[in-house]
Amino acid sequence: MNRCCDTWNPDRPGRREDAALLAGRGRFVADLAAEGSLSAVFVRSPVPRAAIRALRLQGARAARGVVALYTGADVARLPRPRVNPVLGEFDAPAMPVLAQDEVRAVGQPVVAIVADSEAAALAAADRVEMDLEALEPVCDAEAALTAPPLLPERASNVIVEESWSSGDAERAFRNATVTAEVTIRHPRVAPAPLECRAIAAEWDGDTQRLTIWSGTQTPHRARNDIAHALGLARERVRVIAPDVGGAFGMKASVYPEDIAVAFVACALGRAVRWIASRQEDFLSATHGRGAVTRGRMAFDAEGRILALDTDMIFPLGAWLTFSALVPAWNASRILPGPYAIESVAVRVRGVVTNTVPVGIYRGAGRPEAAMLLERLIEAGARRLGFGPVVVRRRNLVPSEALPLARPNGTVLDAGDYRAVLAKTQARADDDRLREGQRRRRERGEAVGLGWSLYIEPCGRGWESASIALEPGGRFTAVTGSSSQGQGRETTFALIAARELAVSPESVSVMHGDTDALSNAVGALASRSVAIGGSALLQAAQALVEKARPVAARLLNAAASSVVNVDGGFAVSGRPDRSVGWERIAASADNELRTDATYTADEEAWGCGCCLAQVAVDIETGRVTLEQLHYVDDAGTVVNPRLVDGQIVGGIAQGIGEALLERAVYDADGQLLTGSLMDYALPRADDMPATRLDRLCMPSVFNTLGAKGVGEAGTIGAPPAIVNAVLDALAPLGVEAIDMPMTPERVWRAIRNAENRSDGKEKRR
Ligand code: SMO
Repeated sequence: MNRCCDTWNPDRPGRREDAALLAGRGRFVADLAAEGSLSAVFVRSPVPRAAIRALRLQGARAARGVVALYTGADVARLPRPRVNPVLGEFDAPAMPVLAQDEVRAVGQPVVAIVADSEAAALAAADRVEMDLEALEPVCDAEAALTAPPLLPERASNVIVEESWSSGDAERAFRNATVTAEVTIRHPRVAPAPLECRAIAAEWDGDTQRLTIWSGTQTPHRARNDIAHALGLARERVRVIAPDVGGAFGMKASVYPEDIAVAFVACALGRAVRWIASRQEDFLSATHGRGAVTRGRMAFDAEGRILALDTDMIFPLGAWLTFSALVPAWNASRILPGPYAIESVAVRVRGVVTNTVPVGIYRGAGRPEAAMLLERLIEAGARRLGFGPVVVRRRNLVPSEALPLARPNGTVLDAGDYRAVLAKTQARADDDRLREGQRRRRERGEAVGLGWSLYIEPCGRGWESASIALEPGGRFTAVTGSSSQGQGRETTFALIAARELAVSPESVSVMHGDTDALSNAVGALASRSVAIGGSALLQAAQALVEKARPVAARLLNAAASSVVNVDGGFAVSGRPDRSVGWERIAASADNELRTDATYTADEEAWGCGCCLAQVAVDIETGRVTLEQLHYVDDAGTVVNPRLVDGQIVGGIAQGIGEALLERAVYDADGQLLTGSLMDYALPRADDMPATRLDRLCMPSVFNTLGAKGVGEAGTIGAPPAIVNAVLDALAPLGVEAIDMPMTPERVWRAIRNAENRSDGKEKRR
């Protein structure tokens, strides 16, 4: 099999997608012809929690251009969408398509207005009057732990609770030389893809089928969930994802608006579309992160970690999307990360609140696990007086121990965590950086170095693919791994072409159409190349086998003596007796096409290491990210340029979480960050000099040997940056600052530390 220990294409081929996208010729849902289509808009709740006393719709109904209005009563009987029970079977609260009796978050859809233009629908929306009886909202997850239940018929706001343990953590803490403790409050962040959510739906009365165009990252899941919600057979729903402008987990689960638009298209027998505004996405698309994690870590005098104990609280928002529990699940099962820790106690809870749902967002629990471990190790190392690298190296799972089955059921695959750390040290020349830090500190500068290490689950389960030989000797590959800008077509053409021994240019790659494959998963969870790529590889292998007898016939040779060579087949040992794919296509009796559904043996686990250097302006609190070194092991790398691009993109979003981004609800449950004027996404000038390198330790659990890389940067960058800022400020006595580490927060932390030490001076 292709267990190559290096990249396939050292010549860094570029992306075939870019010519159209960069020239503005991409076709997103909003670019599809709108003639004859109705427009839907949603009237949303202006308050976080209220009983609906009455909806007055006469004015809106009479407005010019309005075709129909729908409220919760119209969709009350639709079956509730599924929630992925990753933490075990549980009774999931229903996701209301349109609010019934009560509203539970600002931005929740209450009324759908369908009109012959978006402008008409928006004008009518202004005429809807809601008579609401306000109730006390609970927007904070920790407050919700003890608050009276927000959902009817629930005893508690804790919807799921899971725990697992190994060893004897309590005893280990009693025996510890040093115990480190941290509390981490992850800001809630808005995934903010370039393209907001968008959906168009059309019912065809002749074929009795519903066609949906959606900016989704999981077209087959959307098909299944919408079919389920509307009581249609899956075969009667087709979902097409055209160009999709980013997703980051925010477009992996169906939304109430998706089901509402599909419902309206069926009810009216017309084409209907809804294109979200940026404000609507801030208000009603899933947020990410937001967890509060508390942890303790016990160390012995040599710096060995004896125990880890953590309690993690994940906000869920007002209702649960399909993947709502994935962050909590991932965070708990990753622990204790790359470290060998015998005694571990993990408790995780998911809590409903009166906010927009919190869902998966690039990283989805992996960043939370890494932040907890890396903050604790840093704090422990500081108290023990050891360097940050020494303590990490001492506790890493050695490569000889892999593959490793852990007490919580996870199985780590191949890797070398110590080698990843050593490579980062070597590439960054950390001795020189430390020396530079020492010299600058002597001059009065606040300069810090911060480390992080992580492992990430990235590639499990199944995916489908097919490949067909076309007339003329070209190939059409279809993959269930859809695309939101990752360069899927470029990468998957390389995978198929390598297996077929043809040029990538002769392979067309299709994705994002549920009619092209009967079942598939989609693009999420850093699994596309590992799982979707392995599926395509298998389909290509099967195609070679299917074509072999055809080639043998053309070559007047036994099939067993015919071998696959560049561009076609030849008789073994007789390169002069060959036949190309074009002739095979012309002479095959039946279409040569193969399908494959690939299921990985076990999960792939990527790993990586990040070292950040920051300078902090003591007068203003401004953090300058000066350097960022990043080494990741993504196993087999198909296209190094795209892998690097994924890492850099993830780093940018990691910088956002660490330094810039925060979705803010005020005490009344109103979202204060409803636009890009109030919400600070990282921009080009927030990016530091970034030096990337990689290790390629192929996974032993999938055919390609690939590990995921789409989420890596968001996992490794934040703890390295946070640790670097705390390192810079350690001489001043600063021990903790919440993310995002904005100038204001950093400034306050410095002033508070100064005041504390002034107080000590005076007391003395
Ligand atoms: S957060 Mo991802 O798209 O699984």
